[in-house]
Amino acid sequence: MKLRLKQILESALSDIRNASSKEALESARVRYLGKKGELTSILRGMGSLSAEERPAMGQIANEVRAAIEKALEEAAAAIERHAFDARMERETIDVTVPGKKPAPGKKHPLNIVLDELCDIFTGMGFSIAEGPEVELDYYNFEALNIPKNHPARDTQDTFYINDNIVLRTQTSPMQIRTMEKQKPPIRIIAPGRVFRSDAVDANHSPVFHQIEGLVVDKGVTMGDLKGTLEIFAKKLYGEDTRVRFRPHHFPFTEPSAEMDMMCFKCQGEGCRLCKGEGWIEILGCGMVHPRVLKTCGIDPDVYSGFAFGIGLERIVMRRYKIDDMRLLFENDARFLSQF
Ligand code: 2NM
Repeated sequence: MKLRLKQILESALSDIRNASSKEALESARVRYLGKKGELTSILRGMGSLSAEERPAMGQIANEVRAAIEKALEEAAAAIERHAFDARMERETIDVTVPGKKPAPGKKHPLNIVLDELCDIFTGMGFSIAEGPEVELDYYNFEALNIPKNHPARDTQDTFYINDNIVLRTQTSPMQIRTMEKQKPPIRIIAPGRVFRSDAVDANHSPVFHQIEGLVVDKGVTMGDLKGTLEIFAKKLYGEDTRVRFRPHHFPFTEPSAEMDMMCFKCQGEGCRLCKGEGWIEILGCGMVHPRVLKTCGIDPDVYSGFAFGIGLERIVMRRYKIDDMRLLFENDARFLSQF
């Protein structure tokens, strides 16, 4: 029996030494100290020993048990320690690794200037009207006094979805939609993306942006148009800005005009910036054609109005001295990060 106990102890210590996980350790414990464990059955067999043998054997058995329990405890602590060390190793943070710089986006120059223009006009009491980029031919042309076969259809050639649906060539469809729905007084600007069938070059893009304005009320005159747009120019380019109005033609306004500002570089003398003109064109405008008002259900004998259209890209290009429109659409981060 003594030999058997020695064998059990050696075998147990070896099993415990080889156990590399909590589970392996537990099964070793069960194997030796469990209810049906090897040591347990020996202890049970003590009863059959003689009275002289029993105390000595009992003591040895208890020592073996204590040794196995101690080994189990130590092995459990070692496994725990190993797991902890491994976790520490795994979770080490190398504080010397260079960090990842966040690259926050920035407002696009078109949006910087657009927001500024919207601020100027909302400050003068205008609301902002937005609407679809894919429009009915009716709103884009017909209602604006541009019937089929009108020459303006050539200069504003666009992308046709079908005979009745086009990509809008201007944001005036929103002015029409507003006049249809809303009784005067009306004071809105319609900013947005517009489309024309133009080839790409430094000054043209088939996709660009407009801000169109519309004021309709009783007794609105050309004087209101000139005053409003002159104040706009001064707010955008500074109080010293001088403007002039030249007669022009648009199908949807009568009379129509273009507004120029005096060249800020040569003060009207003529230079390279203004191509010798002394003046730089800023926008088109005019008194809303009575036929357009009538089409929208507004009585031109009671109401009158003025409208204007501003090309956003040109204003942005002038503001930031950008000489190629394509830069505004390529979205090269090296370009955009400069604003
Ligand atoms: C321009 C120039 C002049 C214009 C006219 C209208 C409407 F709907 F009231 F008739 N909206 N926008 C207009 C007038 C647009 O763009 C150069």
